[in-house]
Amino acid sequence: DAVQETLVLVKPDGVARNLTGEILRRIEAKGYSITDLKMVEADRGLLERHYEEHVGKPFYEPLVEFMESGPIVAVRVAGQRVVEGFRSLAGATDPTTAAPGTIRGDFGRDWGLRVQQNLVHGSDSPESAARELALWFA
Ligand code: YYY
Ligand code: MG
Repeated sequence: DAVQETLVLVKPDGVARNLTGEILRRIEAKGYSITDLKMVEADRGLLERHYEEHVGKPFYEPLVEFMESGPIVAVRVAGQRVVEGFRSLAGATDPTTAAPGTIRGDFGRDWGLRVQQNLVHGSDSPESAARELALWFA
């Protein structure tokens, strides 16, 4: 299969909880390659474009505010079927239901948890990945 690229974000909760290394370790252990990486304090304009599919949803505003709350580690990751594969490593969106063995399932907390505090973002399709990589690694 053709090698794909995806955008992974270690969200502000993941960075604050010192889980960046653990998350990158899992990506590399799977055999994927990190081909670019940076720490960013994302401004609102970038986040609005990143999450444009969610504009108007009830969780949109708290989500953008959370993503503005601290540094994010943005990672370009390459590998076979990596778009679907990283989402499988990440687990379900809600950490309280994400399976053990996944990033969200192993590290998502259920005390005081809000769903947006789910540690990582991964692009949901090759088309989304291309769009998001262009935003974060312009
Ligand atoms: O792709 P993924 O991150 O798993 O979920 P999305 O449905 O794209 O939602 C983006 C982001 O929004 C999610 O990671 C947490 C947050 N969120 C939320 O706070 N509440 C919801 N009901 C759904 C999503
Ligand atoms: Mg998504």
